[in-house]
Amino acid sequence: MQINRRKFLHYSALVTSSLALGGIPLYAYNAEAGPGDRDEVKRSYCGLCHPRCGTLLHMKNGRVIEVSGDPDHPVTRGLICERGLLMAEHIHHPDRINYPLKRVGARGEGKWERISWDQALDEVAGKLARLRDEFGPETLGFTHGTSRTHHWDCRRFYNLFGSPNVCGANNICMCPSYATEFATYGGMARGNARQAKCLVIWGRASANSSPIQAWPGVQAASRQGATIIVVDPREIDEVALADMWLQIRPGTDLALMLGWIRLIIEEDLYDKDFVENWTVGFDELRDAVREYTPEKVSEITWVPVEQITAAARIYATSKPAQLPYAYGLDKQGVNSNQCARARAILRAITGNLEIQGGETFGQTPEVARVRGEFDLVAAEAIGPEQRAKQLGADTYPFFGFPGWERNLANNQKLPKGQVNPPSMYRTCVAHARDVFQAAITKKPYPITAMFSVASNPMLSFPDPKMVFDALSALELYVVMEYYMTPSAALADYVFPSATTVEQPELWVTGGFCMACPPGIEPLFERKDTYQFYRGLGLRLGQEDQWPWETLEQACDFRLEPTGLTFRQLTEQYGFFGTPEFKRYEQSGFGTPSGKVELYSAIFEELGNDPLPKYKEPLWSPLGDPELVAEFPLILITGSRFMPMYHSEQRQIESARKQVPDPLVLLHPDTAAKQGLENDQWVFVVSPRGRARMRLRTSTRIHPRMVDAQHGWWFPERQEALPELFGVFESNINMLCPMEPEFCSPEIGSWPFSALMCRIEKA
Ligand SMILES: Nc1nc2c(c(=O)[nH]1)N[C@H]1C(S)=C(S)[C@@H](COP(=O)(O)OP(=O)(O)OC[C@H]3O[C@@H](n4cnc5c(=O)[nH]c(N)nc54)[C@H](O)[C@@H]3O)O[C@H]1N2
Ligand SMILES: Nc1nc2c(c(=O)[nH]1)N[C@H]1C(S)=C(S)[C@@H](COP(=O)(O)OP(=O)(O)OC[C@H]3O[C@@H](n4cnc5c(=O)[nH]c(N)nc54)[C@H](O)[C@@H]3O)O[C@H]1N2
Ligand code: SF4
Ligand SMILES: [Mo]
Repeated sequence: MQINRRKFLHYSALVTSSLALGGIPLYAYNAEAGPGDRDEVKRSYCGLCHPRCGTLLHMKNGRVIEVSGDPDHPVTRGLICERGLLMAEHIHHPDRINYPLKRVGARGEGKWERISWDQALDEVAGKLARLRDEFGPETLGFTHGTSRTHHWDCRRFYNLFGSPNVCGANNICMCPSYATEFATYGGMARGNARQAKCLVIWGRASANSSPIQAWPGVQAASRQGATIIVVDPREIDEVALADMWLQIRPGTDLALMLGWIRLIIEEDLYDKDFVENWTVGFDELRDAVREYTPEKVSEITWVPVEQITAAARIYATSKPAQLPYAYGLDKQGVNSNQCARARAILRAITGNLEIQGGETFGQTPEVARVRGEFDLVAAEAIGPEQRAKQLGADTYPFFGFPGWERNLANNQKLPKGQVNPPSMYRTCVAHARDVFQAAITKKPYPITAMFSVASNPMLSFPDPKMVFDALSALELYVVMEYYMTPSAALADYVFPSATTVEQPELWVTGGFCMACPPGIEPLFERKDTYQFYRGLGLRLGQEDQWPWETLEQACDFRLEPTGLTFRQLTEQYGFFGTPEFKRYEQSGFGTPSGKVELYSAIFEELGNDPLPKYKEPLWSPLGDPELVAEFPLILITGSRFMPMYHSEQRQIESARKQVPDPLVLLHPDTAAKQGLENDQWVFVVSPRGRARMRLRTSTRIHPRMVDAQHGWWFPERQEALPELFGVFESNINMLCPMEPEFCSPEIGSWPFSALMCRIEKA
């Protein structure tokens, strides 16, 4: 069958008409086969975002001409999304970096020389060794993005090298929740939406952010009659499936959660058996939430009292109910970790933890046999002296070594394999602000070198000017990339990265382990990240530490306890485990008390509030009246839209045809009051800076709120400074602050939502 172009065009038309939400509703796309004139089909996978969907590569004369979903893949069953369809364009894109590059002009001048891998690795290793001798290994920083590469190879290299200064998106993405749930009940809990009777979609818009992994589950739950509650400032696609939509004021979710907890306790709707036997701190919790009456919560959140109470009652009385992880809560700065705490508490007191259809730790005995991050990162190689130098860990010990070590110690009390140990990648990181500042000010010690692999810090962190100053101040900046980005353009060396379809991967979740086969050999001189770290490691005194010559051999090592090789597993795609429930009845929870810590001992020990308490964000419509007069609108940034992934796909022609310009969403009444019209160029302005964007008017957003896309730069513009691909023009992070008073006190989560702005004509 030909890829169904008519279907695709139909969807594209729909897509354009619904740009109103600043995003694109996504339709899982099932193409059984590619074009008729292919001469070969190869099985592979997509890694353009998280779920590693199974794909078929349709080949002609050695080129991938089309990609379709692999109908035999046991997890994704032939589904791929619109972005996955762009893979062929991405593999062969003329802008791809195919050889190591060395800067020859001034930094950011856009002048490069092609060199060999050996020369590039020799030179980088040589410079690093000199900097290490002069300043100590902690002088090497790292920025990471969201999970696209293996990550364990990176952390292994850093641990062996002796630097604790790996930093990145993890302070704001998923990991605040992950670490907090470890402290609360010893693991991160997730559910299968298909089994829920009630689904609370609280700050997540999976139709656009997770079209293949989460969205089909939401649709299935809806078809099966689950009650769906949406808590979101925007009328997202999910609202069409929902029984109730709470249009909350951004940043106030914690108050609403505490209101729910109060009501659930007051009305005796909690699971008494579970609370009595398996939690600590219930009385303290009851006291702590007493002030959050429905009336007070309504005032804070702008959600009507009747909705607050009705939604809480439905959630507490429909078992099994799920309250899944959502980035809309992680990205709100000050309250983000305590939101994660309150969500964990809600799951626990309603008895929805570790039951079928509720939220479980998911690790199955079968999958636990596969060697994971903990077995690979050589954590013991970095000793107490270097651990103590981690930047930011004095302010945010919970997210550095001290918190990780505590979560790990509690995890190790459980039978081996019951819950995976807390990931270093996710919960043991330096704070990006401190790392950038140490590059600029050289205090408390100088960061002189940095790597960015699979991350584009000029677009992903707040305050791109600070990021620019930091990267510009480095003596050595090394990037591994697909394309020349605004960050890569500031590097001394850029290494060419293999596409996912050019490298093997083991995709392991608690419930399954899939072997993802490379469909093609790496083109040109692209390599996987393992070759990069190993190549450096071998040159930096780590000769005994990289025994596997290739990534595939490392995968074999990981699979050894299962008795299978990577190739063998590929033939059967992978394997599944059998979930178990209520394992705490035998072993307790992996926490200091062995119970769910409604009152968190780890938070308390590390100087954080052991019970959640709502804080009004510093910039707020209820705050400083002068600020509100100047910046009257509440700003949300970065709501996901297809087909883009963060700052990516801006050079992919078919993606840019769909979304050519940066968009900002505003209610038509608010626009009319200011004499603004749909489609015109505007500036979104905050006390920190501005971004030029195209206005979309829509009633799907509250009249006092603004929703601006993130990740915008323009590959079609000049690379050389001062242009730097227009990175300072429409980059919404120009508006976002990162100082401590805007961040969560537990781990320093900075805000990408719940900010204040105004809109001006451009
Ligand atoms: N304003 C605002 N900012 C945000 C957010 C928001 O909501 N609002 N969201 C934040 C979140 S949740 C996250 S996770 C971060 C994401 O931050 P990043 O992960 O840094 O974002 P990307 O733009 O995807 O940058 C990844 C870069 O790595 C390259 N790349 C992709 N895959 C690979 C690979 O396999 N190997 C190598 N070597 N390179 C690869 C891509 O070309 C791209 O340039 O952004 C954060 N920034
Ligand atoms: N297309 C696409 N998909 C992606 C990505 C991408 O860049 N593009 N990035 C991936 C990554 S790294 C991540 S982390 C996930 C995130 O995916 P999601 O968890 O879906 O997160 P977002 O789309 O950032 O925001 C979700 C919702 O939060 C709402 N929101 C914003 N502020 C608040 C608030 O204060 N309270 C509440 N209740 N809601 C709020 C927004 O209106 C939005 O509808 O997406 C992943 N998927
Ligand atoms: S959801 Fe789309 S982009 Fe993500 S891995 Fe699957 S096909 Fe690729
Ligand atoms: Mo993320």
